[in-house]
Amino acid sequence: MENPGYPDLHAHIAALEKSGLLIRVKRQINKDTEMHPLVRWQFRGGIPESQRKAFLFENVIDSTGRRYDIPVAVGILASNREIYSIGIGCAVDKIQQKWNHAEQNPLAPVFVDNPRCHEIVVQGEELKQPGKGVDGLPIPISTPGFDNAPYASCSMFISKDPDTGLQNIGNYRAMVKSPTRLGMNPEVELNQGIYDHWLKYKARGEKMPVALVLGAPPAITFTSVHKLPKHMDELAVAGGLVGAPIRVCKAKSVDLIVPAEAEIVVEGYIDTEWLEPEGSFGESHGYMNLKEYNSFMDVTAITRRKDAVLVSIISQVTPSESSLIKRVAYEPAFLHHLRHHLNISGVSRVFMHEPLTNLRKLIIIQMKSNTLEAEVWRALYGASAYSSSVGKMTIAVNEDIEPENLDMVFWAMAYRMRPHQDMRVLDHKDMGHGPRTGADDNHYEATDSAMLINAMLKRPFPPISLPAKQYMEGAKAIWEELGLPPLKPEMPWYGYSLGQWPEEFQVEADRAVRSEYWKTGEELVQKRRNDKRMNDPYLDL
Ligand SMILES: Cc1cc2nc3c(=O)[nH]c(=O)nc-3n(C[C@H](O)[C@H](O)[C@H](O)COP(=O)(O)O)c2cc1C
Ligand SMILES: [Mn+2]
Repeated sequence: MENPGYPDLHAHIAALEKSGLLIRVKRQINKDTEMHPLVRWQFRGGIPESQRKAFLFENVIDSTGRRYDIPVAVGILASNREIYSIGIGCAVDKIQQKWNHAEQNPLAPVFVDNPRCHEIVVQGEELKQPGKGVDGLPIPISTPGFDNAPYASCSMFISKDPDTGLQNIGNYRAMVKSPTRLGMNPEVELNQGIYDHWLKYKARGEKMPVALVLGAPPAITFTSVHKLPKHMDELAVAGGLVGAPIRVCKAKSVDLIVPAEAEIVVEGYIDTEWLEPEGSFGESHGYMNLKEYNSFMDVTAITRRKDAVLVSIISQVTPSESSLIKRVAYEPAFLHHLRHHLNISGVSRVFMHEPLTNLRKLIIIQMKSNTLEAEVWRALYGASAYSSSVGKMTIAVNEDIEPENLDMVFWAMAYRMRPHQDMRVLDHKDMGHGPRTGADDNHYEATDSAMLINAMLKRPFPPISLPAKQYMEGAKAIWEELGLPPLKPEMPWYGYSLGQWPEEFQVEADRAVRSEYWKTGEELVQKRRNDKRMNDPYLDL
């Protein structure tokens, strides 16, 4: 088979293995009870992000002892930034450039003959034979104990706008319902491409043809989980990402175009008249998505590569593979929006808080200290308005505050903001992505609100009360000489000026460290006053 010009999933797995990032599990693993809990430990077990790995399960069974001839890969796309970088082919800090380039230089897919994804084709009545339908796919249970079925999670639904013919690919979970039936849940609050298509087919009184791609060249999955503008064809943008046209073929039983290197493609029709209960399923917002009415798909064909691997993305409570895969693309997209669309040059960084809160709720914007206050507010309003589901709490901080350090963020809020002046509550925020907790709590009627906090310095502040940098560094050398436990410096680990520090005070401090403070004591006698109150400042502030 000729080289496609970009890595397919197998080349990606080989690259991970070469970099020591892949764990092959040859031991038997139950996909319904053991697989996801095992990988979950690397997100809930105190393991730093840099040490997370990709897992390939080669000996997969279910709780009845049934064996599968397809291995399952979990965490192979975005368990950490290094794994993601290998998949997308650039350093994480170059991702925005890569997306910009791809969106501006999309490459139309090219058709190929004898696509690998058609090496095995099962259609029609044959799908009902044991192991020939969805029952032959080792789709794991993500949240054993709460999920009501296995759900495919690296599950890219291709659909077509019946008016324009433009295809969309979006990654939406697929509930296993029968060997020939799957569930599909488009999240209305996320403004999903497939939902627009579904409404159009429904208006026409037609079923919607879909092709569900389970596992594909990584660039296709990255575009399927990224929020691209609706007029953009994800396959063409994926081509722009890898710098080569994505190879495609026509699906067997529906009029759609699918990636030639896809691992598995499930073809079929989504009903547009009837909905069926779907869920409960562990959601990426960190709670169970309780059973609700959603769409279902009747399968007309399953095609696959001979060497197919079933990919599963670990999601639910954050941090997770699902939050990392979104975060590395969303954060620079926000920054790009504020800087280049809204022209707010004072923004230096946008941070989406990931652990437990799931990216969308808490946004921290780092801004240059000399930014005009009106510009700080424009950044806060702009970040809060950028996406319907993002920015419930948006906080602006100076560049000396590290957003990943919430102690520092609370420190900024504690001293640099006054709630009655520096906080705004905005009405009319969408409910966003979160648990549904009552009849009044849905995307069609309910609204939430947003909180903007300006925790920037508004005037000069005194220096941080820690020894100056050179003294801390000198002491660190002594610490190490004494063989004391290794240090991990935590910001702030030295004092620095925040603007309110007159020369006279520095002169005294410099004199003090030369042990010449007696001279200061002598000078102070000359400064005695009988017209001041206790604690009055020495200089006018
Ligand atoms: C693991 C994973 C599972 C997801 N599941 C769903 C889902 O079930 N429904 C949904 O609407 N979005 C889901 N998403 C989010 C979409 O993939 C994302 O919003 C994407 O932009 C959708 O493509 P679209 O913009 O073309 O609609 C999921 C994302 C990931 C990473
Ligand atoms: Mn789309």
